[in-house]
Amino acid sequence: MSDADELFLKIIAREIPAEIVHETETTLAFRDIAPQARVHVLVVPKTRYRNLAELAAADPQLLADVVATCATVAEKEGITGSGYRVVFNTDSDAGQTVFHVHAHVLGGEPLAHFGG
Ligand code: IU
Repeated sequence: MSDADELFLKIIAREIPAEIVHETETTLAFRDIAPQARVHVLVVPKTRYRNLAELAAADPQLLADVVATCATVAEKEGITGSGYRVVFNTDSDAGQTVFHVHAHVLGGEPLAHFGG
């Protein structure tokens, strides 16, 4: 595990500061340091798994907790009316840089559309 991959464990342990938006027994939500939208919050499980596939295989309930926290964050940030996006970048083609699975919650402004 590289230093970057330990970053979110250090945020969870309060060893590195972050602007925390919401916390549950199993998850933590905090603002991304390089926001790509007016609202850009990361949601992580407190137990580290490398990516979405590892988390889904090992602990489906924890994945459900992460997704539920994303919905709570959207409520707390006041973006449920206008809409938002939840993204799990997974491995190299998606540009994943921190190998502690995390969901990006993006919204608060119109987002570039992709897909059909
Ligand atoms: P990615 O999906 O692995 O590319 O997302 C990693 C995110 O972590 C990225 O959006 C960074 O801006 C963010 N981040 C952070 O919030 N705080 C940090 O200290 C570091 C990265 I390094």
